[in-house]
Amino acid sequence: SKVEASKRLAAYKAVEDHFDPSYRYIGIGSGSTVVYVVEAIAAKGRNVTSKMIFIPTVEVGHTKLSAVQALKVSVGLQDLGLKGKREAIDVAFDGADEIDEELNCIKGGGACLFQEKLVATSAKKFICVADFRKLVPRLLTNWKTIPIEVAPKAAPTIKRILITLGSPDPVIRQGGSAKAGPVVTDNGMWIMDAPFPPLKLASDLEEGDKGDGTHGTWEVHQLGRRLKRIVGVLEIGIFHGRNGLQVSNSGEEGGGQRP
Ligand code: DER
Repeated sequence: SKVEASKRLAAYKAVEDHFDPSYRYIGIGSGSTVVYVVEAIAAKGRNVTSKMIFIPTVEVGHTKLSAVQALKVSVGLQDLGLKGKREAIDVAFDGADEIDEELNCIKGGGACLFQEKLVATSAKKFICVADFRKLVPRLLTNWKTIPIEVAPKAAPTIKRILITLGSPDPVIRQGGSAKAGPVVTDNGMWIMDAPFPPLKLASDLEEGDKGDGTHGTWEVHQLGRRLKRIVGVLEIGIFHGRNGLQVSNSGEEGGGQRP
């Protein structure tokens, strides 16, 4: 299909442009697009991949399996215990649910957003791979909700706070027909999907609108910081692009290439 061809094209281009045989640690995200990234890396041959350690963002799941199957190398453990202080993940590839013109992303459609952000912020370079459907002028144009990973005990309180912040109806993600009850993440948490109006960029704000939700609109980075502060939130599905002042765990303040 056109979408699958677009995912594959994006994945092969991302690997061509941002994968180097000298790299040692490679972060591998979750989702269907990243499977093509794994395929493109595997195509480099075992003489290249056998020297590498691939760090997945899912404990168990098709990405890990496809990484092992396609790359036939031991996949790095979930812990990012890299040996030396200077060592970090050389590059991390991952998908997204939506991307705006500042490269801010909505992520978490696959309920792995905590591990994905942990790997992304532990990488010197984070490459977001996405087909044409994902690029939008402002986040929450097509994808209507922000996935938030929350401690189950805090869910009722977090829901109330989200409503006061202007989210009409935050919903705990259910497991669908297969599994009754909420989706439980690899970290034993729940996912709350919080709808918000499209997220503004600073340049959009009208005179007097500070983008802090008081005028009914949120500027993307301000909402991100506000959501992170809510007690019981483990991680949020807003990945900050340029100007996001995202502290990169690989040591440099806001370093590395954001999504
Ligand atoms: O959960 C995520 O953020 C994933 O990256 C995901 O939603 C993207 O999935 P896709 O590549 O299957 O569209």
